[in-house]
Parts: sequence; structure tokens; C-alpha cells
Amino acid sequence: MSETTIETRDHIGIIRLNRPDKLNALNTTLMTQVIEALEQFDRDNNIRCMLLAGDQRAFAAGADINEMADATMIEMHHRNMFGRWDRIKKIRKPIVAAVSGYALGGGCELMMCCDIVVASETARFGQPEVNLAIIPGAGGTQRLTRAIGKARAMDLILTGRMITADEALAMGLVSRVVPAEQWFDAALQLCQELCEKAPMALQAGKDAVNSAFETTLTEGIEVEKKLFYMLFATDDQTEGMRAFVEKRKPVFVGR
Ligand code: DAK
Repeated sequence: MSETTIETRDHIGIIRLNRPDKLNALNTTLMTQVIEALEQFDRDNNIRCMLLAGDQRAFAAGADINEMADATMIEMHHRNMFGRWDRIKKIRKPIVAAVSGYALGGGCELMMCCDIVVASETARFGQPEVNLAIIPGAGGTQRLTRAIGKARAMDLILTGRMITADEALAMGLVSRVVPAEQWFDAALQLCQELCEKAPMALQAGKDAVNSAFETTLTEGIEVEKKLFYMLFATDDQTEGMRAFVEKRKPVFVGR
């Protein structure tokens, strides 16, 4: 059985984690499939954004503990099991995460690699690795700290405790909390909204915001300025501004 299901709806590439019996624990096969699907959608000119989801019970309860349980330090080093995670950072199109149930450990880290998170009111987040005598290894100590600040990140990473969707919203870890039954449809609707925007503007916006995590303010503002000017080379910018002046809805073509 495939560890993921992949489909497209209009301009949306949908990837669903599919290990329901294991709360979508992230094993090597599953992660390989997720990353290859993201890259495939990123190359596909028909796709404008991606939706990454688990199921109602879990987005993902972490990396698969069974895969790591007996590994030695040298084996973990050689396996470079999450080396491929770095490739998610290179995806240019927006990725929306639809989170219901558990987003723990590597599941929370995978979610933080996404660009917008829509969470069910039932969702639970955490970095419980400390309970296994390890620490987050796929960016959790860094991305969580940047997302919610040092005090809260220390609290979550050192205690391993879970937080609710409302706490995650208050902390800025997610941007939308929706009623339980809408967790997937609300994220899909958000993707549909994104598909109506100019694709190059979406990608430039993502690129510019991500620059804020990698650069000084001055460098980041330079990146923003270049991306801003670059968009004036697109047909969509002409269309967007012309449509505004002509009081009609723009039609963006992605160039
Ligand atoms: N791995 C493997 N199996 C898991 C799993 C996981 N992380 N989480 C749940 N499962 C499996 C359970 O073993 C169980 O399988 P069966 O026994 O039925 O075969 C099934 O999913 C249902 O789980 P439970 O029976 O435990 O369900 P409950 O509702 O009672 O509890 C729970 C739900 C989420 C509270 C509990 O399952 C739990 O505590 N799960 C573990 C959560 C966790 O500790 N997550 C962090 C894992 S460590 C790295 C990068 C990243 C990472 C590592 C390396 N590198 C760059 C090298 C990441 C590490 C992690 O995420």
C-alpha cells in the first residue's frame, strides 16, 4: 500500500499522509513520497498550490519511532534520513497544511515547513521528543523558536507537553482554527482562493517572507525590492492593475 495518496483538483496538488493505523508516523517511504510529490507539483505548470493533510485523527504523530529505535549514532548519521527534508525548503509554490488531530514531533516539524496552517479545533501540537530522550531533529528547535519565541519554545521542547489549537493560534504557530468537521474543506477552500491569485506573486511573496528568517532586515528588504520589481515583468501584473482600473475581475495566467 502506498503511504500517501496523491491527487489534483483543478490547480491544487493534494498530498495525503496515509498510515492511519500508525497515526501517519513519518517513515522513510512516506517522507520520500511526500517530497517527490511536492517536487513534482512544483514543476507542474498546471499546479498553483499544494495541500498537505493527514486524516481526522492525526496529521502525523512524529517520525516513525520503530525506524529509529535500534539505530546507532553512526547508522543515523549515514542514513541521513531527513536529509531529504531540506528539499521541502526549495519548493516555490505555497503549501497549505490541513491539520486535524495530532501534529507531534516530526509531524509538527513537517507542518512548520508548510506556509499556511489550517487547524481543526481538535488539533494537538507538540515536540515530545524529550520523552524519548532525544530532541527535535528536523528543524523544530529553530522553526518553533522563530514562530512562537524562545520562552514558549523552551517550554514546549523541554516539557514535551501538547498544546491545543487555540493555544497554537494564540502563540502564532497556526493562523486559522476551524470547526472540527471543516478541517479539510476549509483548507481546500483556502487553496482555491490562492489559485485565483497570480502564481508568480504567490511565489515571490513566499520567497520574500522566508527571506526574513535567513537574512538581516536590510538584506531582506533588498530581496523584497528585487522581487517586487521582478513582478513588473509579468503579464499578470499588467492584468491585475488593468483589471482594477477597468473595475473587473482579473484573470491570471501565471506568466
Ligand atoms: N512512530 C511509530 N508509531 C507510532 C507513532 C510514532 N511516532 N505514534 C503513534 N504510533 C503508532 C502506535 O505505536 C500505535 O500502533 P499499534 O500499537 O496500534 O501498532 C498506533 O500508532 C496508535 O497509537 P496509540 O495506540 O499510541 O494511540 P493513542 O491515541 O493511545 O496515543 C499518541 C496517541 C500520539 C499520544 C501516542 O501514539 C504517542 O505518544 N505517539 C508518539 C508521539 C511522539 O513521541 N512523537 C515524536 C516521535 S520522534 C530527524 C528528524 C526528525 C525526527 C527524528 C530525526 N533527523 C533529521 C535525523 C523526529 C523525531 C520524532 O518525531
